Amino acid sequence: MDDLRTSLERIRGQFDREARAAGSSQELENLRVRYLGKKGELTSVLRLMGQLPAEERPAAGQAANETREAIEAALAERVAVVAAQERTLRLSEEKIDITLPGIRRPMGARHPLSKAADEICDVFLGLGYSIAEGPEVELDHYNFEMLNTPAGHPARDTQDTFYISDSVLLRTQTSPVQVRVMESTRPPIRIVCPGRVYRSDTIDATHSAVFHQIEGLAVDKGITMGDLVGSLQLYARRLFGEETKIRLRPHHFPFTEPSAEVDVSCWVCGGKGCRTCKGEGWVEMLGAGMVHPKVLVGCGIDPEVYSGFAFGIGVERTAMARFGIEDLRAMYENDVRFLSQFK
Ligand code: 2NM
Repeated sequence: MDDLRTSLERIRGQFDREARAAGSSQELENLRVRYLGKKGELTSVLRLMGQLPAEERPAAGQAANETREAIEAALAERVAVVAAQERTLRLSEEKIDITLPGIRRPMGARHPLSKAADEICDVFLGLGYSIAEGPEVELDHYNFEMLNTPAGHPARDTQDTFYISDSVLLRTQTSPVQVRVMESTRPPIRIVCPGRVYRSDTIDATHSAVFHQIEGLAVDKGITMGDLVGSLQLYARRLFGEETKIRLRPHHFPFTEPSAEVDVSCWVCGGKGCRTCKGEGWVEMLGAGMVHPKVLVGCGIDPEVYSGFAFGIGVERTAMARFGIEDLRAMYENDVRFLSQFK
């Protein structure tokens, strides 16, 4: 019995020393297994109880239990202290330095074509126009027939496109949208039609088989060529600067009469002649005219009561002029070295 008490005291003392020395939760867990586990020190001492006389066993058992409880209590206390230390250490290690610079998120920018289209539309939205859109896969009927360009018309050559079938094609201009609006809406009409258009053209620095147009249309009582000139003059000033002048040269389009090509005075040299205007002082920017009476009649609008003007603006051409882009293909390649210049 005395041997057993001595052993228990030795174990208790040894545990206290080791527990004080243990600096981590892991070390304390190892101690628990070593002292209290099934193959632990205490268990092996308890096995000695079997050698004691029966009358001494209850007292020995009680002593062993007291030692176990004391060790458990001391262990729990030590575990709490060490866990708190570990937590404090971890929190100090995980501290975030809020003075560090943030992670840079690369910002995109609007594409020069979108920018140019927005600038163009904004001028006409400011004049009370609305935006109208329509299908890119269009009927021959709307793309050509209704625009006074019947089969066999020479203008079909210069507007060769991609055919889905004999009667369905990729639109060569956004004017079919305007025909659809004229058919379904009673004047007054003031719309701009931005969108993608197609031509069976060979691709080079200034031509693409897929490009973008913004066509404008105003139909009302008493609309004259003067309204057309005034509107385009204002447009040219807004886009290319307040000093800009425009010049109309007679031209032919099947869907307008009279028709004109419209030049803008050079925004680089102001008209003296330079590389941008090829020494001309003027740069061709758009086509325009008074809507042909046949087009109005086809849409159910009486040309004796109403008249209108229409114009077509190339978005690529405008973007190249506004931003000094020399090859239109750069706008389709999505090279970030090109695109990041437009931030
Ligand atoms: C242009 C040039 C001239 C035009 C005509 C029409 C419509 F539908 F009213 F007949 N829309 N757009 C037009 C006129 C387009 O683009 C160079």
